[in-house]
Amino acid sequence: MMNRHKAGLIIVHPEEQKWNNVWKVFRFPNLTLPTLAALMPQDEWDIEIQDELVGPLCFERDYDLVLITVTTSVSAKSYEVARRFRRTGAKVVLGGIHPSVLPEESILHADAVVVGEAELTLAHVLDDFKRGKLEKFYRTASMVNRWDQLLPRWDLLDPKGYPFRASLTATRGCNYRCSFCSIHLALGAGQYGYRKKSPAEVARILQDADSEFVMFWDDDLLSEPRYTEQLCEAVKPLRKKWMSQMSATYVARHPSLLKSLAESGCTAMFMGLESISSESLKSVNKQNTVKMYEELIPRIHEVGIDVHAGFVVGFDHDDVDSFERTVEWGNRMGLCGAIWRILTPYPGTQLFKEFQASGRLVTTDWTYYSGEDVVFRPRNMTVEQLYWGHKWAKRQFYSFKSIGSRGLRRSIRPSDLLNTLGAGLGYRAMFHLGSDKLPVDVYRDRGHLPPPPRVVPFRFPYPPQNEYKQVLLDRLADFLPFP
Ligand code: B12
Ligand code: SF4
Repeated sequence: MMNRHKAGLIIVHPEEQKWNNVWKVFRFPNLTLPTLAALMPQDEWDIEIQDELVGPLCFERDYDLVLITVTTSVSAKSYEVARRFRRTGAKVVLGGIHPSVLPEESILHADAVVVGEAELTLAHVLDDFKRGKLEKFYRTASMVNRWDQLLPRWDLLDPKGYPFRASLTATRGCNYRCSFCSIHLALGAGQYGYRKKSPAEVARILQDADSEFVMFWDDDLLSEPRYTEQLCEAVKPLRKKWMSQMSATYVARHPSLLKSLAESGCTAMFMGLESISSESLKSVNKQNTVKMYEELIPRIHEVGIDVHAGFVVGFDHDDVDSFERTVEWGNRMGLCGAIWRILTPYPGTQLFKEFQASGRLVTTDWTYYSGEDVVFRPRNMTVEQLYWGHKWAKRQFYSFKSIGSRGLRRSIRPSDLLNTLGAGLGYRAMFHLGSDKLPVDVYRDRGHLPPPPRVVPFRFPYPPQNEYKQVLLDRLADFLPFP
């Protein structure tokens, strides 16, 4: 009988985003770990997935091998997790975007580091592990053309952890080159080109997915309109509901696509609008304009698709008035929701190089690179103004008044109103904005702003569970319309 091994596949999350803080109903299924698991022969490996969004990590699992996927803001925490598993005798391999950009840093905390995509390297890593001869670095000379051939191991995700479990990508990469974005340069050998899976194959995978709702974790499902059209045709007969990330650029240039998207089951789009200043968009190489957004969003609403936006604050053309302007604009456009982030120059990006060269970085402690903290000197504000202004904008956007006004603006059908109100209240609770008692409304007063608080990279061992119960009760209080 073949000797079986036990593997733990791990993702950790920023302290404020762990299982006790993120509402289950808004959790989307992890794709990285089920993808890695599918690449491991089932007759040789017993595999467990531990996603810290779903529950606290358990270190006493007797793993032979631990694979950890690492992004920049959780790198310190991932290294601590690696140290704890190595202490139990397991070998630890790190991969993902951060180790791919900074392999020399990551190897200080692991037995091996994988640069780039696992489809081309994991078999080699596993063979070396079995022979007791792990190398330090595994790099790919090219990028994978066909992936998810094997169904991601959704079955390994905790069924109680997510409202649905099917997630996949139809494409990889993105045709744009926004200077703050790391996806196109970080994953392995050079350019992270745009690659597509055949629509028939996507439909086949979805047919096997035991879920009526599907999350496409693509960076831009719409980089090639003809492909998207074919994908919609292939997916439509399955009558599944789905959502994905899409760039506004192509939706705007190809309005006929909207009907196909809606008919194929697309219910919501996440679009990185980033800014309502066309100068800011231009400054980071984003090709869109605000006028384009204003024409586009009502058209998307007309076909019954919700828009969730990504806003970034702190661009060089932003000033203290930008927060209020952006909140008002988002309300006026009737957005279903928005993720608000502070501009962050991730290592390896063009923006990082620019800020480093001009001496504008204030820290390279990666824990601060979460989009919730200021890691560079802004041009038209102080660090404090950007920090507190971002907090103010989020809170204002998710005030009951704003949520209500967006619901009314968005509504074409009664379900639109319900979606917008439900999503608004959900985000409000998820980002725990109701219970935020900090004096954030004074961000304009540059003389009296408190410094941004220090962040905690990790809290191990975990504090007692009853402390989390209290946190949960506090979060529940977020829903109440009175303090
Ligand atoms: C889905 C997603 C999320 C989801 C994750 C859902 C979940 N439950 O897991 C959510 C919304 C929670 C999320 C949160 C965050 N995310 Co995110 N996310 C993504 C996204 C869009 C897709 C990731 C994905 O699933 N891809 C599909 C899988 C199959 O590919 P993959 O992860 O790249 O894995 C492949 C290889 O990288 C490699 N690999 C990866 N890990 C490992 C590990 C080992 C051991 C091996 C061998 C190989 C390997 O093999 C895999 C197969 O080829 C990426 C963009 C992107 N294209 O990468 C951003 C991205 C990873 N996220 C990013 C960021 C910034 C964040 C947040 C910090 C946002 C925030 N401010 O809160 C948090 C951090 C959370 C965390 N724990 O790290 C950045 C990371 C930049 C950086 N340098 O760190 C990215 C790259 C987006 C961007 N455009 O910049 N994210
Ligand atoms: S469009 Fe989105 S995924 Fe593509 S480079 Fe810009 S930020 Fe990154």
